[in-house]
Amino acid sequence: MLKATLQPALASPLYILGAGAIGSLWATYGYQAGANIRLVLRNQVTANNYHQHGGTHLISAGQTLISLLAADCPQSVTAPIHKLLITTKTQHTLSALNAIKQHIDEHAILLLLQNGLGIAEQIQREFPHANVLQGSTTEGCYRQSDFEYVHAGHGHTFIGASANSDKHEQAARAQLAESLSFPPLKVDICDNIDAVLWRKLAVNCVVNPLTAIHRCRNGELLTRPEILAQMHEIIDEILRVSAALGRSHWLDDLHEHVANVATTTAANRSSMLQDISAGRDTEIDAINGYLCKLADQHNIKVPLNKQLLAEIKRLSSAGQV
Ligand code: KPL
Repeated sequence: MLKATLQPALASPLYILGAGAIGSLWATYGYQAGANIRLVLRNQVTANNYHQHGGTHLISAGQTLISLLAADCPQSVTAPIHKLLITTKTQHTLSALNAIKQHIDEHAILLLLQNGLGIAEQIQREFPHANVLQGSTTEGCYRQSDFEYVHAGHGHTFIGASANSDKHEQAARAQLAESLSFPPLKVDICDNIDAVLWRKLAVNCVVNPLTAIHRCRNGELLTRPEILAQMHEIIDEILRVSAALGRSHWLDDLHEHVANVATTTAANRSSMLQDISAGRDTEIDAINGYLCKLADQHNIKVPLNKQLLAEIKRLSSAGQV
């Protein structure tokens, strides 16, 4: 399918779909940098609440940055959207996009910045001419209350397109990365975003469900021998699936890497722990669910990942009654 170049969409306003932790980081720093940004919120009630609250409040380096961005709900979007940063939870992405589908230019840049895998392919099918890009970030940000977030740790963000996409777009992608690098956020392009996302998926398959089930912070996983043993077995299952897919070289030192992430984010409450504690649905289907689906397709047994998937679904439905 021939896609239009990224170039024309680059100059247009940035729309951000989803005002959660990651969306609010880009919204705040973009607003502070004077960029032309509009938020797309879930519905009119959320948009009214956003305005009543006085916009996004981000605690950053001991200061509260208040940013009152232009905020639309799907019904109030009027201009065509050429450049969209998607930061919704994976499980809400398609419905959120469908609600604004008629406003999305067919050649738009759709950049996904979220946990989990499997959504980009579905979006590309729904929007065949769009430039679907994916990103991965290590910025640490958590929600304090409605529209109030804390930027807890600085990180780095990489964006790129799947392996089979057009290499000639590299310069335009670099321009896009630069246009999203609102200080202090740093965005760079990556030649192999699939590898970065697969490595991130592997970490999320281990840290997210275990912290949610044991109700502990990331660092605590490493201090409990019974959890550590489970972690190693889960990682071995991931390595077997990766080998079947020819991706072992993307996961060098996975045991050490997971331990390093748990150490550097020791004080974090993982996003899944936060979702389970708040009675929200989780991203488990796009994390362990995605891995289990691939394992089934390749006849690989992943009993522990399946157990985690089932347990998180049980906890999630128990929390929502
Ligand atoms: O991505 C994360 C998450 O919480 O979703 C990790 C890396 C586990 C950090 O908390």
